[in-house]
Amino acid sequence: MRRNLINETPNLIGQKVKLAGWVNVRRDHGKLIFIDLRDRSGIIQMVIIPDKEDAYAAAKELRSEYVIEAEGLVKKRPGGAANEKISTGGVEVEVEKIKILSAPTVELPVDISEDDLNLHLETLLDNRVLTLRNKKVKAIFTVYSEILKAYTDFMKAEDFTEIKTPKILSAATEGGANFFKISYFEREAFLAQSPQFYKQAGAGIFERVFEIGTVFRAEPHFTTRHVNEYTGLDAEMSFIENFSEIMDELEMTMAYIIKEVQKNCAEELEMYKAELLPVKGIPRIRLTEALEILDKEYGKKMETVDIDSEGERLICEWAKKNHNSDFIFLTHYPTNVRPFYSMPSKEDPRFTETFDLLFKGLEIASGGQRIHDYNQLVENIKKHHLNPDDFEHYLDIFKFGMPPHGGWGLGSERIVQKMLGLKSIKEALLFPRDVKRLTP
Ligand code: AMO
Repeated sequence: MRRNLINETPNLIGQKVKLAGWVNVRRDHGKLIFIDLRDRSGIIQMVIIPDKEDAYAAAKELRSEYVIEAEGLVKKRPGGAANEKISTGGVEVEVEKIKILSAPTVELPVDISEDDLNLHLETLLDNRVLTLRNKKVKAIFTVYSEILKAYTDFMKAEDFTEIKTPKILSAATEGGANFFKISYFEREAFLAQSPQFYKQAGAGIFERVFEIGTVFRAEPHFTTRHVNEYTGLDAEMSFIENFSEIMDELEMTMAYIIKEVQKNCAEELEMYKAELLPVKGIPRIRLTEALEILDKEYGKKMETVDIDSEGERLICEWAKKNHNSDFIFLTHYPTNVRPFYSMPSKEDPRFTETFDLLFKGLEIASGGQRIHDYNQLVENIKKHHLNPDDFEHYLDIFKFGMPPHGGWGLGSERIVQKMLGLKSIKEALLFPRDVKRLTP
């Protein structure tokens, strides 16, 4: 008999099925044993009656997380007993046979059968292989997978070529201190803190490139929005006239991602009571304008021309109130807070043709137009008090003719964190790495 998936059962009333999965929970009511069985497609109630002697004896042994195979008859649940909350809530399986495939060898450290786990973050992460099995926790990664798919599909539809760039680098090139050092045979090497230079090289080859890749950041942060290893959704595009075109492309990308998640992850969004507005016309304001708004409307003053996390939260509140948008672009960051490769603004070179994209209170992407002229780039490296000799290989890209170009880096985990309203970004990684955590 072939295995059926749990979500097929509502269409198989009156038929025999073979299911396989994990015991979510066992409940005994008088002589009856109830098992909630969980597989990749859902959860279903199974009932075992004493008359089925072998199955009943096996069922008495079962505890949460036993892995079993069960055969039985799909029945419609009596009216009052239906569970409206789940798609399989109207049926149950009357079990005839149970085969135990594997049993836990230890007491389970946490109970994961509840809808809402309500565990402390550290407990949730310490027991990750188990807590990830919880339906609601697992749903985060169903949404995450949909985001990755939507990003790939949209980028390809827009004629971007998918690339993979090296993560082991010979030098900590971008001049930041946030590189992890590793030993590479006889030498020292560094883990890439962005695919920046290679995606720009890619834009000089394929015109349009995108990458879904690991990013390593040696930042000693203890926040709800930083981890030390994350997955970046990067893009770079050539022959742009100005950096608005990059924002246009990113806006269309986000609109597509939101639409796809709404279409394909309705159940997961419902579990998190997540509300997503359709993306149409993301407001774009200069950073300096945003700072004025913060000052006037929220009484918040920044010491320098930059924005902090509270400012990001408030300006998103403003965008929601005034533009009915979950997103806002802040543009024209000052030169001193942007990397040396950022294109200075023509009208005022104290500022750059760059932007951040904020979503529900948090920066999820940075991007902008890059300097594509070799000499201008060398000068700008010096202006940033860096040594052009350290950028020999990067500068090669610009020696051979480079079109005007620009792009963005999007933090994939921050998107899912904000979409589902997760308290910490760490909940959006299967096995997060932070300053203290290198396991599991
Ligand atoms: P930036 O450093 O702003 O830009 O990074 C881009 C996006 O990556 C995400 N991000 C992080 N997510 C989790 N943990 C972290 N520690 C972390 N740091 C950054 C954020 C951020 O917006 N090269 C440029 C991009 C470009 O200009 O194309 C860059 O790396 O969502």
